[in-house]
Order: sequence, then C-alpha cells, then structure tokens
Amino acid sequence: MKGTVMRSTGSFYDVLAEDGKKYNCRVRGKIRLEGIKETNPVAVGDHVIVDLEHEIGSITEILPRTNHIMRKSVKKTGHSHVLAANIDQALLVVTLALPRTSLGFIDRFLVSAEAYRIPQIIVFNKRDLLSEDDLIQLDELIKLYESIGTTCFSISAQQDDPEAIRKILQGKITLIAGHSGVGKSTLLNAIAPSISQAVGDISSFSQKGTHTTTFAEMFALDDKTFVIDTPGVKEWGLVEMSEQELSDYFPEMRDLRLECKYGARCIHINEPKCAILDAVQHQTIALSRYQSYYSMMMDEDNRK
Ligand SMILES: Nc1nc2c(ncn2[C@@H]2O[C@H](COP(=O)(O)OP(=O)(O)O)[C@@H](O)[C@H]2O)c(=O)[nH]1
Ligand SMILES: [Mg+2]
Ligand SMILES: [Zn+2]
Repeated sequence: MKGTVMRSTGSFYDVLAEDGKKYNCRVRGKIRLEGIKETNPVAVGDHVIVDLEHEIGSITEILPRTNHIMRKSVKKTGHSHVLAANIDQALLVVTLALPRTSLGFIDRFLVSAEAYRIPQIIVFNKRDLLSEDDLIQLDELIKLYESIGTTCFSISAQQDDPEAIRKILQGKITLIAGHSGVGKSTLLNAIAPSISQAVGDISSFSQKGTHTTTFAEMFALDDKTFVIDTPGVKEWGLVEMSEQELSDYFPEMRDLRLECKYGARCIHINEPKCAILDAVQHQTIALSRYQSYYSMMMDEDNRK
C-alpha cells in the first residue's frame, strides 16, 4: 500500500496510508535513494510503499521526490540529513525580538528553497515586543523581501488570529522552519488548536542542546492541508552549486547578471563592469542581500 511519512523517530516512522489510517513502520533492509548520501534516507513527507502484513509495518520503497530540504551536513562525514520531502512551500518564522533572527540566516534559507523552486513565505513574529525603531526596520525588511517576490506577514502569534496565514496554507504541504524560540509552536497552535504543540519557555531555547528535537513532524489541518513542523535548525544545507550558479537563486540578481561584462563567467566579487556590483553601489540591490551572497560565495562547503 502507498502512504506518506508523517513522523520519524530515527528508527520508527508513522505512515499515513491510503486507507486513511496511521501505521507504525520500520525500514526493512537497505533503502537508498539515488544520488543521496544519507544514513537515514526516509524523511517526513516521503511517499512510500509499505508492507502491512505484520504488526509493525515495513517501508520497502521510497517513491521519487519532487524536492527535499536538508539541514547542514555534518562536516567530514559528508552525510546530509533530509528534513522533509515533497513540499509545496516553505514558511520561515523569524523575529526581530528575541531570539533575533539574522538576515544571513533568512537569506540562506531563501536560497536553499529557491534552489529547489520552493515558494517562500516569511512570518515576522512577536510584533507585540517590538520598539518604534524595530517597527520601522521591520517595514523596511518587509518591503525588501516583498520586492524580491517573498510573501511576508507581520504578527504576534500570541495575540493575533493568524487568519491570513491560515488561508495561505490551505490545500498545500507547508514546511514550517525557524530558530528555536521564535514562536513556531505558538503560531501552529494559533492556526490550528488541534495541533497543540508544546510551547517552550524563554529559558528553554537559550540553553543550548536542550529541547531540540532532531526530527520533523507532519500535521494534517484537513485532508488536503498539511504542515511540517521542523526542529529549530541552526543552519541550512545548501544544494551543491557552482560559483556561477549562486546568483541564480537571488531573484534580484538572476536577470541582471546577464549584463555583466564577463557574462556567465562573472561571479560578482571584483570583476570590472559587473552589473551586480554596480547595482549594490546604486542601492538597487540591498547591501544586506549582497553581504549574504558574498558570505555564501566564500563558504567552501557549498562548492561543487
Ligand atoms: N511576546 C510574544 N511572545 C511569543 C510570541 N510567540 C511566541 N512567544 C513566546 O516565545 C517563546 C517560544 O515560543 P515557541 O512557540 O515555543 O517557539 P518555537 O521554539 O519556535 O516553537 C514562548 O515563551 C512563547 O510564549 C509572540 O508573538 N509574542
Ligand atoms: Mg516548538
Ligand atoms: Zn557580475
């Protein structure tokens, strides 16, 4: 029977099968997905074939993925950890209050999703905690991210009814991501009280290592709408890409780069008559975005 992986604990999986029931399953034998070097290849969101003859079912096959998103691989081993597969859109919860999300983290997330052509949404949370100055900065950031095609929301998950966010989730499979403590569980509870996720207290996320689950979990809001809650990921694993490719995943650079003097060979670092550097100088590309580009370019882990 076919099914979808809703939850993983490392050795067991909850699979929602075609008959509408959930089964506890294990992986039988060795399953490998082509082109993926992983210790644990089954991810939440995977479509699988299960054999339900015994009390504990067996996952015997992973069906081809439309996409997947990874957390940063463990250095040296080269093993990556797929957080979730087959997602329609990715929603990143961030905050300018505590724990403040860096723009570098936001941009890395957007690039990862863009590389898989996964549409992105940013929710700026904890609006109730922001100062006047923060609110001005927030408006500027929303303008910036909307200008590059990202859908943005600003809310207080604790105080507001997130109706607009509920609407954008409708009929889709949405990956929910963000640092630990930004309010993912609070937001999910506000969207669908039936989910009833545990909300961490402020001290729990400042203590490193505690309250960090490694696995994602999928929840059904109705029979066509699913959200995947992910643990607070510190860094995203970028798709391996060539130096020339990176600017393709910055929407504001994608078209402009054709105007660089060196054409497709330009990587926009110090080449003469580079259209990207020119745009940064004239502030039509935001400096913060270029800084993110630069730091990703310098990060050799991403190079092919
Ligand atoms: N003031 C305020 N606190 C919030 C808001 N959203 C979440 N919190 C608090 O932030 C802390 C972490 O929230 P939680 O939902 O557990 O974050 P998660 O780790 O991303 O799931 C908890 O103490 C929440 O009560 C908000 O909009 N405003
Ligand atoms: Mg949480
Ligand atoms: Zn250039």
